[in-house]
Amino acid sequence: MADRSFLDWPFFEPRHRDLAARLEDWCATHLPVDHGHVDAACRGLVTALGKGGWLSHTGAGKDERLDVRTLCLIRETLARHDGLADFAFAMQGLGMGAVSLFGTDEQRAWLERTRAGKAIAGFMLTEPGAGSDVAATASVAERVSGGWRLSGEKTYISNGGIADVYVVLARSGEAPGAKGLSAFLMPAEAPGLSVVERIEVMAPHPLAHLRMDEVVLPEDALIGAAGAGFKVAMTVLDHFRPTVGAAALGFARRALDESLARVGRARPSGALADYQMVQGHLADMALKIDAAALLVYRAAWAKDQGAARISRAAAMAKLYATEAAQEVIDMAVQLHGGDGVRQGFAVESLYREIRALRIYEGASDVQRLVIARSLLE
Ligand code: COS
Repeated sequence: MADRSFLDWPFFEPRHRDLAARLEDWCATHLPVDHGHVDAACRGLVTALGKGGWLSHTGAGKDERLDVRTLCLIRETLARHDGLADFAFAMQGLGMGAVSLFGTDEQRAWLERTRAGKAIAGFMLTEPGAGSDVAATASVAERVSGGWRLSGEKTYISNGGIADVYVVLARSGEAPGAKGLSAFLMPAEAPGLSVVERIEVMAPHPLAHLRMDEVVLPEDALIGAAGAGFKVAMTVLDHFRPTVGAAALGFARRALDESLARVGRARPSGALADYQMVQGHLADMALKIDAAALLVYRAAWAKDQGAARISRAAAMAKLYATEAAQEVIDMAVQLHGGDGVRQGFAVESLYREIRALRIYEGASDVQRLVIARSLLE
């Protein structure tokens, strides 16, 4: 059983501890799922997480606030049990984040569906020529009679191909760079939106390169003000970056648990746990996990206290937790010997699953940039 002592930290309220306990029970009976057919597995997970009530936390109703500590606790717990379950949960939140934070009543109808697990969401931000540099977004949104016409390419879009609805960032042209972008709500069935290619990655999940070819959207598809899209996207990322750190934390805790079980096993020459060098590695793993947890829940707590911007704390949480989890998992693989790289062993899949978290939602060097800028301001 993973260490739960962090739940006593003052970042949490009784409702968080209650939720963590209930989710642990739910995970024990529902996870892991078979990942054989990844699209079907994801759809099934969204339905199950919706029925379980967990997806209600991925969005905020009108006049409610997203509770970032809850998002983090859920991601951490799901990631510890099944990486794909964490993915399915997280993308409902990230996909509809802009609607949660800035959406109109009409746009919130989609949010109700994604929060119930009745629709799947995606966030169309990254482009072939604009990954880290969001201000370089080249997809175009032109005003036409009664609405907008969008064209461009978006890549590495999670849930691309299986989502029912997307939030997309495009250049609406009010100003050059970051101040000329807008966010739009786009149903997957909008004519002109197509899947160019499905992308296969080392830890499989639904991912695609999408094309918008003169997709016409009504006036009320605009989320927030025209020209405010960059801030909309950054505010969404401020909320969700700590949750990426939380998922990394869940993977790292699982790696430590697997390692403790492994090194405790009796062998003719004594358990590995008897060796001081092994004990030293275990101590380092536990230390990194606690440090990551402190940064993740500090950021989440700060947002939940009403901080307007938590960019630095969110960046620190994501940067440290993902990098530390990679190191913890790498050590877990090492402690497993040959079994560490063998299919069917949890640490082998953790090793593949953690890698993308150091890249998506702002690569590690982008987080360093955010932290450094806040110091130099
Ligand atoms: N919340 C609100 N506003 C923000 C913000 C935030 N977190 N971050 C920046 N802004 C505002 C700035 O205040 C600035 O507005 P003003 O000119 O009015 O002050 C404006 O947005 C532009 O900010 P900045 O000059 O810092 O933008 P840059 O183009 O230099 O971009 C980085 C900064 C690199 C941090 C940004 O592009 C980024 O986060 N990139 C990574 C993208 C990413 O995570 N992609 C992964 C996609 S997977 S979903």
